[in-house]
Amino acid sequence: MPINVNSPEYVKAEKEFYEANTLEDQLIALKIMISYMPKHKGAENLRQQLTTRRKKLENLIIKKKKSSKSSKTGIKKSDMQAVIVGKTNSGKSNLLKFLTNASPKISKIQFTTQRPEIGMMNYATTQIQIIENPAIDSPNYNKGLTNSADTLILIATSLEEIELLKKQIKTKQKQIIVFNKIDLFDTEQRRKLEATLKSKKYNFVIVSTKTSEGLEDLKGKIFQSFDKIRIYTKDPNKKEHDTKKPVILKPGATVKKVAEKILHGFSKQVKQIKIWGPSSKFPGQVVGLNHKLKDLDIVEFKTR
Ligand SMILES: Nc1nc2c(ncn2[C@@H]2O[C@H](COP(=O)(O)OP(=O)(O)OP(=O)(O)O)[C@@H](O)[C@H]2O)c(=O)[nH]1
Ligand SMILES: [Mg+2]
Repeated sequence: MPINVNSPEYVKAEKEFYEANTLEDQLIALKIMISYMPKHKGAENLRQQLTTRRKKLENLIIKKKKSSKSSKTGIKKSDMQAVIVGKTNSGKSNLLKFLTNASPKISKIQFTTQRPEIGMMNYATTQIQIIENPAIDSPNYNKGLTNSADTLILIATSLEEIELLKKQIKTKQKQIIVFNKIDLFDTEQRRKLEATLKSKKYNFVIVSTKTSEGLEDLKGKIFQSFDKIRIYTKDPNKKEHDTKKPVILKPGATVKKVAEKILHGFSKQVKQIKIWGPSSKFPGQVVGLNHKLKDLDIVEFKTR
């Protein structure tokens, strides 16, 4: 017989458990749930289940910590990560400062940035990690960081520099060429440059981190480069879905993937799924775990 735990602290923690965005938050909620469990024998089974779940969660957190840290840099990789690569003085730090919340040191002195600088860019309700790799022409350049990035932002201030960067990078990620310091060009120089970049079929943006020209355009290109979809989740007890932190997945991902990303094993507890948005035939359509989702879909999981 399943028992009902009625203590308000337990109910509150259980709710927090299902709404938690991170494994760490889930573990905290679970520990609270366990501490408010009734002590009598009838609750023994449930206590056992929760304890097992706690152990699994603890192991998962340890595993995740180990796997998400690149052994070389110790940087925790997010769902979407772009690394800025370029020669010294090309404007890498200035670009990072514009795109993210980071405040790296900017200077006309060469090789100012000596360690990777990390920032977060908010774009279309998602968070994108952007990292400045120290100058490619310096001993502090971190090749491992470039290799493990999802997208590379190659920044340059001349065509020769672009060619050099392309030669030095052998990996196959998506590349966005950022031609910086366009404020120093006159109209004619600019026209020629654009024609050349187009003829080379580069995926490029012309910017100035001084005047901020082209930077909004670049943000869009960065987001698109990851080719990911955003899935919002909805609490069955609320009218509106959570518009802040979508689950980030590959196109064609199933509802099951969303559930499992929320919590490993969660898909097995789901009793009913409803969806709204581009992949639904009508708002609130009931679907199965294998339903394929589209960008901006909203999913609601019922577990009881
Ligand atoms: N005119 C102009 N100057 C710029 C622009 N972007 C950056 N600069 C200048 O270029 C110099 C280098 O900028 P940083 O952002 O520090 O360059 P960096 O690539 O991070 O250089 P290091 O970290 O030293 O390798 C600074 O003096 C900036 O003010 C731009 O769009 N236009
Ligand atoms: Mg720098």
